[in-house]
Amino acid sequence: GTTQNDSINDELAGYDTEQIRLMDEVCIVLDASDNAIGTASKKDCHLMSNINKGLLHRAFSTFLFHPKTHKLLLQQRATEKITFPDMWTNTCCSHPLAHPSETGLGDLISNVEGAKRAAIRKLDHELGIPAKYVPIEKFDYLTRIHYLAPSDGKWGEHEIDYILFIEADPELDVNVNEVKDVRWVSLDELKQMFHDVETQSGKDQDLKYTPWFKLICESMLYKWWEALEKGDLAKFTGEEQIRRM
Ligand code: DMA
Ligand code: MN
Repeated sequence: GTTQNDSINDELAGYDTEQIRLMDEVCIVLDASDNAIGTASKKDCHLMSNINKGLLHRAFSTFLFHPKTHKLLLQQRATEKITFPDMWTNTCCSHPLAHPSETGLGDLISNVEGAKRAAIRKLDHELGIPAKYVPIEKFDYLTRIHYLAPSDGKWGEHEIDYILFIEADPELDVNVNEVKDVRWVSLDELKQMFHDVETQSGKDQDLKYTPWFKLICESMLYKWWEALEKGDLAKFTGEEQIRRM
């Protein structure tokens, strides 16, 4: 007969086995004020059937810039990814897990510390960046964004996403199960990539971008990036308010 496990396996049938395994990670479930109110599997957090009932979880988005050129490291998600495959996005995204070192104690400062620890873990996992290049004290926390974005009919995102910047010039050893391609871009080069899509001309006209990266680009990224170039990022760091997008 049909067991609960059969239906679990059905939802993930046909996907990459390593990406299926990662769906067992335990994410932090939130209320709308970013209070940790429980836990749920990565799989449960990303099913639109649960998101449509209000399930919300914590995430982080890291933007890694070269310290001299101030180019931003972009990644193209692997085809194996269950959500948003093949799309171009910021350097590294994932979830602080429901573990004492990543959950935080409930106050913003310790929650941010947890998000930074998760970022160090995933910069290594996705891009092969050794932790020595991205020490916790080199990260800047900008703000939190609350957004909902479907990926396909079945899967999507509904997150409060901690935005982290870091300047580093790391070695890369890309995990091809996570990342299909990488590219260092200047602000003008990123604008040209979007322009190619808008005008359906040029070499990058067919590229696709993740919804959260587009939201951040359309709102705050350019002014943050210009401040970083001027050594003036501090005026934008540590925001307490949650931006609803
Ligand atoms: C989830 O990223 C986090 C955001 C901000 C979308 P992801 O899908 O890359 O997570 P993971 O790498 O853990 O699969
Ligand atoms: Mn998520």
